[in-house]
Order: sequence, then structure tokens, then C-alpha cells
Amino acid sequence: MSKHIVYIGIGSNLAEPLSQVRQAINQLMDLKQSEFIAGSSLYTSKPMGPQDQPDYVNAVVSIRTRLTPIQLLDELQGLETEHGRLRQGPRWGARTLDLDILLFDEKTINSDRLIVPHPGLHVRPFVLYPLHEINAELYIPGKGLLTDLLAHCPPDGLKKIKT
Ligand code: ROI
Repeated sequence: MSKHIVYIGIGSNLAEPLSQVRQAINQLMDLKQSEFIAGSSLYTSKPMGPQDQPDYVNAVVSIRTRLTPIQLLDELQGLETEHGRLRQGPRWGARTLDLDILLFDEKTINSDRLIVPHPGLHVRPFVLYPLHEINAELYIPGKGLLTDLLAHCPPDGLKKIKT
């Protein structure tokens, strides 16, 4: 079975977001049939979407995995549920943990459960800046070079958390 390089976006703005994100990164380091490659810094960001919710903590990690896209999605949704994520909230509302498959090799996937590259990726500073930190040479299928996307995406209050 072949291995895939995958980038995962992590976000939280409820129930101690910083520890939610740190714990999620540790769990991703132990993901089955996978090896951890790199993790970005942690960032704070203003909510995109409804503004009446707390600021987010965001990060991006890369892994090498033998899981298929749907197997990986099931694992990530399992972790979200473990973190107390409820799915009945409003669209774009606050969440304890969000784990998004941003890129899966250079695949394009359009199924009921999964769209890859993640549809919002190219306009989200809290995704583009951390991605760039771990791989400045990325190409986003259908969107172009990460560096070019970044040049058109102001940081919009994104701040690296000093550790
Ligand atoms: N806004 C920020 N800043 N960070 C996120 O991770 C995030 N996730 C979301 C929405 C609600 C779109 N807004 C966000 O899902």
C-alpha cells in the first residue's frame, strides 16, 4: 500500500483552545498507520464567519500515512468527537476542535463527505501562513503556488503564539 503526504488544519475556540490544539497535535503524532512529519507554530486568529464567538487557536501539521482519505476522515472525526465536538451548532459557529484535511498528495476529491483541497484553504490566513511555515514550496491543486496565494492574503490579525 502506498504512502500519502497529507496536511491537516487544526482549529479550536472553545474549552481552553490552546490545550485542545496541543492535545490534538499529540494525538496526530500517534495516528495509526501514519508518521508525523512536521507541525507549525500555534497561532491565534480572529474568527472568520460570525464575529460573536471567541478567537481561535490554529495550527497545521503534515503526516505521511497509509490511510485512505475516508479512513483518515473517520479517524479525524473520531478525535473531534473525543474532544466533545457537537455537530448540531450553527454553520461556522464555535467549536472545541476542528480537524480538516487540507491537502492529500496532489489529489482532488469531491465526494459527499470530503472535498480536497479544503474549499476555504486559499483565502484563510490561519491556514496559509502555518502551511507556508512547514512547506513554502507547496502547490495547491486548482489554486496555484502557496507563495502566490499568500501574497494575496493579508494576515488579518493572525498572531504566532510565543512558546
Ligand atoms: N476562524 C478562524 N479564525 N479559525 C478557524 O479555525 C475557523 N474555523 C471555522 C470557521 C467557523 C469558518 N472560522 C474560523 O470553521
